[in-house]
Amino acid sequence: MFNKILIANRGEIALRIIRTCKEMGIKTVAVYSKADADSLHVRFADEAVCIGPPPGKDSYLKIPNIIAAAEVTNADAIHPGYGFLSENAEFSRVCAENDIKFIGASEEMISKMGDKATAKATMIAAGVPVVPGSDGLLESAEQGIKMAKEIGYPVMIKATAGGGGKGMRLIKEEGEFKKAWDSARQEAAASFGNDGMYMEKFVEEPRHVEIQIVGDSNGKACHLSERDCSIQRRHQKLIEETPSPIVSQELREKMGAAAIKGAEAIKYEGAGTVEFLVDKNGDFYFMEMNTRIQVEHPITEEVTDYDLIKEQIKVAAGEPISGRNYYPQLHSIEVRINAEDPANGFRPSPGKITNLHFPGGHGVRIDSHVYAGYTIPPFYDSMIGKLIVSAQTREEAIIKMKRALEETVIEGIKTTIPFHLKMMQDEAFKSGNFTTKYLDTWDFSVLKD
Ligand code: MV4
Repeated sequence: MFNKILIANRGEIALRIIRTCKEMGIKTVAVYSKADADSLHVRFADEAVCIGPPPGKDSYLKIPNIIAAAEVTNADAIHPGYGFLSENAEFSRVCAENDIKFIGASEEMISKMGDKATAKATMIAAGVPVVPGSDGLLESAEQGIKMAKEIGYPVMIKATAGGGGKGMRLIKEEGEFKKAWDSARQEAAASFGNDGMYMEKFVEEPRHVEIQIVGDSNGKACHLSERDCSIQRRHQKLIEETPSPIVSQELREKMGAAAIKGAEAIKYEGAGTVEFLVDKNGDFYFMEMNTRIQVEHPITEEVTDYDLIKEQIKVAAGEPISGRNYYPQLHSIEVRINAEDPANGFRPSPGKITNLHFPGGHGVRIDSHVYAGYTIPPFYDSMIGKLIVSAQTREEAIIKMKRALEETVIEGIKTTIPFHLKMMQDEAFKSGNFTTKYLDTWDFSVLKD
């Protein structure tokens, strides 16, 4: 087992990783930017190293500084959390070259899954269902137009280096093709330095359902059932839950088996998420694979009683997985508490938290790094915490979430709490019958006071 882990991240996820390390008897090193000197991850780690000025690109993304921090503190492993360097192939390689275990995917795996057309081809070869579309990249707009005729409109073109909606266009008829093609390629070139595009049939009104998997160094993988992340705004997830209201035990077994098939085909090691779209008929299609721990991992932990960070560390140290799959024993919901004003276009609201009270009680979990008097810096993402509740049924979980949100006090800044409170009383949300487009037409003006 590792002696000392450096956490190459900040905020709630850095704290989350430190907590499990403490329980495992592993020493921890925090790294922090000048803006984060007063952060709890710095306080709770055994050691802390300042790695640069506030901007992420000068600190949490600066590979040489992080490697140097690991060298001087004698850390034998690095946990990257999510975001920042968690899916950076170069960082994974540099860790390996310096004999530091990267608690995440290999350089090769990150590259393969990071290129979405390659990831899709890999999953087709493994027998995982995918959305019908182009076989690899499109060579030209003309080829794309010809193919769209065969597939039938509407189609989507997607940047192979994309994900999360960037460089993606919905095309409803041939007349729109050329313009969409040019703008998507331009956006992809500017964002990723890669303008490769592929095509898919458009799946109307889907649900976003993802399967949590863990693979070990023996090439075995297991799944921990699904998370439903259909409540999103502009590709930002706001609410996640498990089990999914639209997934039957039969579908869960099928999607779980497909995710394992994909993971074992590539000898995937570590925790990963296989994202699917599920259509009205309950047919599911592979979208992307994330080779990191995800923000929403706690709901899976709560319903399966499985510490995902602990298992990431164990498989990185070469230990085998248990060999069984895990199914939800409860219903869990997570809401993301962001320092944003939901009544005004989710405008960021950094600043000082003047007064704070977090909720408690049975089935309530808070993953957060903030405290009364803490100032949220403007340099990073705006998530200041996650509220996770668990109960026997979805109905009880929604009631518990409403109660916990009502108990929460965060003063001095705007947060997404008023939105979540409304959602817990929203008829469509309560019915469980909604799609990824639900928030496109939701009336946020009801949040104005
Ligand atoms: C799609 C789709 C419909 N059909 N692909 C959005 C981000 C990326 N992960 C994939 N995305 C989509 N791909 C086909 N063939 C609809 C979306 C999509 C979406 C997916 C999941 C959650 C929210 C979404 C919001 C808009 C579009």
